[in-house]
Amino acid sequence: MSKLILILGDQLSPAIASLRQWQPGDIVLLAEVQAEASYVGHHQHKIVLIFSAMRHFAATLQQQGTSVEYIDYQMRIASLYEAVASTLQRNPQLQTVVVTAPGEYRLSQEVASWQERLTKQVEVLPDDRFIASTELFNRWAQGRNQYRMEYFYREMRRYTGLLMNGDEPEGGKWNYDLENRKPCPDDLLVPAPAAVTPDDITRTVMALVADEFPKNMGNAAHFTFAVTGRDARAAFSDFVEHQLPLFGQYQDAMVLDQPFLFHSISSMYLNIGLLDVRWMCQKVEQAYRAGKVPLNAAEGYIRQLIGWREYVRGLYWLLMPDYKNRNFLQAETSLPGYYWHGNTKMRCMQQAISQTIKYAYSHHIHRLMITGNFALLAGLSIKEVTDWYLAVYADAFEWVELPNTLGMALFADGGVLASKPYAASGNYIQRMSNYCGSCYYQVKETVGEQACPFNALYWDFLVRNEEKLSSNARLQLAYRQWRRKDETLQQAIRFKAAELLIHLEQL
Ligand code: DLZ
Ligand code: SF4
Repeated sequence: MSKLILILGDQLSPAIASLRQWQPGDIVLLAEVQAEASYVGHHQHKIVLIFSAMRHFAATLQQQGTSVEYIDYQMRIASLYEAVASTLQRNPQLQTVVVTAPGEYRLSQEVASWQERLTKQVEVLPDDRFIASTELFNRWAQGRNQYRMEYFYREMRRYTGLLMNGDEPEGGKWNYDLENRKPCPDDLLVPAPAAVTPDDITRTVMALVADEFPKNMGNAAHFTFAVTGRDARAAFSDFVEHQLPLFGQYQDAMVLDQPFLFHSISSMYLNIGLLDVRWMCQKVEQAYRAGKVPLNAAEGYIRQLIGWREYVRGLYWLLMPDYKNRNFLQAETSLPGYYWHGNTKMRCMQQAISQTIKYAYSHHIHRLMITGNFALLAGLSIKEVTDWYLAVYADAFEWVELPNTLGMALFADGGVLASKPYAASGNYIQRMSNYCGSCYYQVKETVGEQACPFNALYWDFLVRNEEKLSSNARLQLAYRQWRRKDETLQQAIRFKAAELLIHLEQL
């Protein structure tokens, strides 16, 4: 019985579960479709990345003798369902549809309805590219009233044996984050990340995207990501050699006009299947064991992969669909226009947003402590902010984006993910970056005409949400500091914050 094997745009791994079922006579389908390309207004680079990587993946399969049907965007097929239905119609010998479980709840619900609609058997296989299966994660989560990443991570270290010495963690500690919070000196030479020159296939897709998605964020003509497994592996190996040694200590640092610093820029490759998580971890561990990379960098990097990434995916599937509607702090304010164009006098926001526009990329501290922190303090709409992150980052798929944004950055889940809101005043940004020196605003001021907006908004956030947050043990110090301020100053701060919130667009 021949099968139709559907490969989604973020399933471009040669060893993916559905392809392992391939037998002669089966047809593999990849489809560029309107529904997936427009469920949010994806950044142009994200669409180029996915379409071009899909086309390269299909070409490789064809070269290996696999029979492939490829639906390109200009065939104007509305949805994956229609792509599958029309392929089945053209190939009536195909009896079953096989697909690896989609990464997003939205699509998994849709696929679940196909069997009935298509009157063909539809087989959905677990996505075993992740190390922790849904069952493994749910077993870990069962019976806990708090899901702390650190404990999950330790289980994953034991499970994978990565950076372990028998039962003990390498170096005697599980986590070296205390060494990983250094600001970066302004004059440190930062090696440029590997860039890839677009080939003919990519250039065709760049022109298509410019044509079909002219209003989406970004400029397709400046696309330089890798689109094949081979180029993604080369870029990652380059990172391990050049940036990883300093990744640890500077991973939270921000430097003017240096969007990449010592980060790997590989989440977009990993999340669409061009890189394999086990391979990446082994490369990092090997570099550590060969004495080329310090332990704080290797452990910090591996923790992101087998700890944080697997943990947010587990939580997403455990808590959806209810999770998406959470709004613990009732944040409803509309997103100011500068989230789309970057024209703001706040230097930190201008830097975070303009690099997002240029590269469909920002590292985690820009996302969490600049754009995310601002959204948290200003009470921006959960729906608008989560849609924004999902649209503008090339690595964003809902399973990873939603917990990171709704849970971690916006505290809209009331503390399932984070033990406290990641709210910070300008002081934090000044400590971790060199942005404030060239900013219109004064980071040391809270109420003056040109006071840093993060300051009054920080205090106002705490006071506004006192009922919901003041019992949080990790916020006690901040509330004590507020109560120690004299009443006139408290009033001035709240007045300043109210003024900022009214004039959000003009900041
Ligand atoms: C993100 C995306 C885009 C932009 N386009 C397509 C597409 O045309 N065809 C496709 O199969 N997948 C696409 N994707 C990725 C899917 O949206 C992704 O598989 C789901 O969001 C599940 O993670
Ligand atoms: Fe950002 Fe405030 Fe610093 Fe300006 S002064 S860069 S707004 S933290």
